[in-house]
Amino acid sequence: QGFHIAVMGATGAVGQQIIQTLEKRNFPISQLTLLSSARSAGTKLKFKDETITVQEAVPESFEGVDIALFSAGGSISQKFASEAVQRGAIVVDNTSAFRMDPEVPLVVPEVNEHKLKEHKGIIANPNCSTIQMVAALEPIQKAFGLKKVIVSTYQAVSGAGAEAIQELNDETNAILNNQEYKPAVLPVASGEKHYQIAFNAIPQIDTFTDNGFTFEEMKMINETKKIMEMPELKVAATCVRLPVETGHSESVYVELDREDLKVQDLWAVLSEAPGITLQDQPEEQIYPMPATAVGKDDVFVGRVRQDLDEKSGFHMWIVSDNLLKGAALNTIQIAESLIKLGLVTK
Ligand code: 11C
Repeated sequence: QGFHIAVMGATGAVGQQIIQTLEKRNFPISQLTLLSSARSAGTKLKFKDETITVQEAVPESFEGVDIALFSAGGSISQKFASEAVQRGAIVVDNTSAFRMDPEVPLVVPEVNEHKLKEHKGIIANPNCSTIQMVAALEPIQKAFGLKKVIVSTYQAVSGAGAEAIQELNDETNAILNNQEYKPAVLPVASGEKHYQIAFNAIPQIDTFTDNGFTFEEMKMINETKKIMEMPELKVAATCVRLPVETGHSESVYVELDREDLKVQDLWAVLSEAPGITLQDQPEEQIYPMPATAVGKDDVFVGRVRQDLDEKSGFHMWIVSDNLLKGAALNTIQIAESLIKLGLVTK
């Protein structure tokens, strides 16, 4: 007894995590269809005791599918999501293709699960760096009111896919062995210039928009307002790529509606919040880091400090596994919420 699930982009960095997370969470599956481009079709992947051959996606691949989890890039979603919906599937899309479409709910279940009820076939999974930030900000907003957010990110290369992980590893080895290495993937694979990521920090994720912010920064700004249903919220972002394989970190400054709060008030709220683990004992040097967050489901928050000048201002450090809560896990939690709310028909 279960649902027919399709994973589009099954061989990618997120696709692989989706398959593992479906298994780990014992998601109710009657049939699992793994799909990819022609290039990766034929790959054999393990799911529980089965070996499943990845098939090339065609519109007919979605016949009989109840939920299709898409993670194969925006153009693939544009091409196939409506084909899947026409055939009766609900699409949970992990790309930016439909996120800002007013008809498409953009969901982090801990924040706005209720929006799923408005879906018209497609549900968007937010950008990884947005998900972990809003998961931590929502309980603070609910308790104290939020006016302004300024975030700087320290993002892992796995956000840019399996080829970026390979580039970091190959480049690190080459530099340590005094060998030449010509970067070809980061900061943007399709871009004209590529820069060294090993032993470096690149202040560019995705391409630049006309206003000087990158698309990654604009995703954080626009998606945060949409998910938190706060169009008036002031948000600014600077997104930076680091030579970390997995686990995005964020330094977040917030201004709240109240001036009478202490760090302990934020701790109290964060320690009760769903999906959040508070790791904040500076005297013991306990704080979140990518190396300790990788492989874990939660969003980790620490280094909570009151601003020294602005009474309503607080600083914090937010870390999560960008492939799990930032992508695969949130996608699957959306699917679980759809089932819980009775929104999936077999
Ligand atoms: C990164 N956040 O770390 C990006 C990856 O819109 O889903 C996720 C891109 C997206 O490079």
